[in-house]
Amino acid sequence: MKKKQFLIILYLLSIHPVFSLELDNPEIDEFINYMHQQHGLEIDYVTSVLNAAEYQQSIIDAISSPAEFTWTWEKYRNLFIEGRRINNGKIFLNKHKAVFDRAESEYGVPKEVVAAILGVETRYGKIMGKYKVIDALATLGFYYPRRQKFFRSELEEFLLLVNENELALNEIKGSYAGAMGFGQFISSSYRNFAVDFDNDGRADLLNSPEDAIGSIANYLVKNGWVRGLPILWNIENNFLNQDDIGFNKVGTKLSRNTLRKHISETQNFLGNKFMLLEYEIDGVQNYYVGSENFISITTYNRSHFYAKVVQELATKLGYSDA
Ligand SMILES: [Ca+2]
Repeated sequence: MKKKQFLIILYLLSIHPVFSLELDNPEIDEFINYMHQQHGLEIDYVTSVLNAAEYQQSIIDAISSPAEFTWTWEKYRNLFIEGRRINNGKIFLNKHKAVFDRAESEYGVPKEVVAAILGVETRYGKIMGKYKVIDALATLGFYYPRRQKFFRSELEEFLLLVNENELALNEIKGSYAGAMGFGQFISSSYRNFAVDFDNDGRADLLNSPEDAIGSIANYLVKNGWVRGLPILWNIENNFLNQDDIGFNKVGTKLSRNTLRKHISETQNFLGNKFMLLEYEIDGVQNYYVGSENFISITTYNRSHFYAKVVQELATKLGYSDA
């Protein structure tokens, strides 16, 4: 039976197929050769790694409908801003207080912001993902054309990460998108931004909450976090008094109508020093200007829902923008 027909039948049966990658796929072959030529990994090694990887339909299904893009703000917010996550955040902050304080003073990122990211990503390390990272990256790198370039690059980074750090490749689990550990770093972020914050000689984001805390703070700083700057300003009441909120900093005066026109394209402001933001609660629009620190959080996850939820959870944990 041809693979396409096979896939269609499985789909019609509404089950979640899992099968080994087909190593005669020329793109996989090309990748194996690339890893050998570019990085000196043995052909046999890369082949055996990919041979053991499994295609998982549920990974494709999950990435096709991420909550950030299909949910309303209220639904998204309610998932994260709730009693248990807030209380556990306070407990986690208290348990690791010395480390959080050290990260805050070293990097200038408030401890509640780092804790909020940990809370949103993994409930402070409780849920770090059920998929084998190798399965996620191989599935998306070779069977998800829309973003295969990105995921193939992350697969490359993952193999390098595993080899550089002598990690047990087949034991590493993460999200459907291959994000790992306490802070759900993707492989390239792990290689670029992880720090050894408990000083045991290695940056271990899978097992060390201390390393995760330092690494998240380092990530934000390397991606534009400014010490002491608020994350966002509420502009509901003083919007017309634009000078107070710094629109002029980028030489632009915006009317409310202009703002309305732009709020659906907030990502376009990533190249500037602020983002204009709108969130609807109970049918009422709330407007904000996100600072460079807000933008820094969006580099962790490009959704402005995500960044706002981090800011709100941090506030519940004791952070203040004032
Ligand atoms: Ca360490």
